[in-house]
Amino acid sequence: MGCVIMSYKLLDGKDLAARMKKAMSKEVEKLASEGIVPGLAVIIVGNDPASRIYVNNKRKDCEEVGIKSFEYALPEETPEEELLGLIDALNQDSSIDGILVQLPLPRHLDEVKVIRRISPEKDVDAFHPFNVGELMIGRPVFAPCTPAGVMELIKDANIDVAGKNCVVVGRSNIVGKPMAMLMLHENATVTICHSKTRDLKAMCSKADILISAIGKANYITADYVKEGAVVIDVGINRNAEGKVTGDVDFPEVSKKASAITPVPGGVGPMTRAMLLKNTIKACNMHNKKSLS
Ligand code: L34
Repeated sequence: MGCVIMSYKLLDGKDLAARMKKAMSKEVEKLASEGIVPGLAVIIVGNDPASRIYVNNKRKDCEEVGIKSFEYALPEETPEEELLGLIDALNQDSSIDGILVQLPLPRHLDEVKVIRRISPEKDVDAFHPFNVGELMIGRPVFAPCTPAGVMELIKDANIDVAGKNCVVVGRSNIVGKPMAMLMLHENATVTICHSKTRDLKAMCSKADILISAIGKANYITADYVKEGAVVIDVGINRNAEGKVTGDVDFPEVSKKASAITPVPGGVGPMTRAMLLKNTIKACNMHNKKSLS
């Protein structure tokens, strides 16, 4: 009797994002030949070092595919009225197709109010209540970037979602809730777990597809994971030296999983790829409208 060595499929977000960017470059080139250049405005308030990294990466991505990016770096103490005024101006600006306000915002700024101010047709994050509602009823114009990136990874690996038990750990408006909704639309049976969930380990152990968005390094150990499960790690945690790790204990969990995302190089690059996709979509929408 030989022993069975399980091998897992690495869900390589960096690779898929690169493939998507290649295809999107062609699309943007075609638009450029018609004199159209998609424009993305990114607003960052304050000096959060992680936000800085993500925003820098987003700018590089835009350059790579030919999207024009406009960055607005505002000081930590920016008054709310000033931020809202900038959003109003960008809503009116026809060279801007997408507007993104990097979260989290400094405490004195009301995130909900700020996001509500973005014109829904430029809301490439899909955080505005209008777009949240469209997602809820199953007809999203823009899919929220992180959850949509996870779905792309799963589709690209030909993983069947219908009828599967999907457990999402985390209930944020950015990841957990929209993630659950996208999975539900693909006919998964979805459970959302959170900090008050009783016996998280037992819940996770039932998952065919486990999606972790907790924000605690190596929290999901092998005893949370069913043999053969698909494990998606949305966590981005930095240790004292600035090294990035996910929520999942990758070396141990990968021995049990049938497919698993790495961190870095998993969901993060996909989030950014979906932002580009939404920006191109917004651009196409805006230009069709102005033709009619
Ligand atoms: N408005 N705020 C808004 N939209 C978003 O979609 C985000 N998010 C989250 C934080 N705030 C936001 C992001 O962009 C998280 N997030 C994000 C995006 C990209 C990466 C991580 C988080 C990413 O590129 N991760 C790399 C590692 C980069 C590093 O060194 O930190 C990775 O390979 O996972």
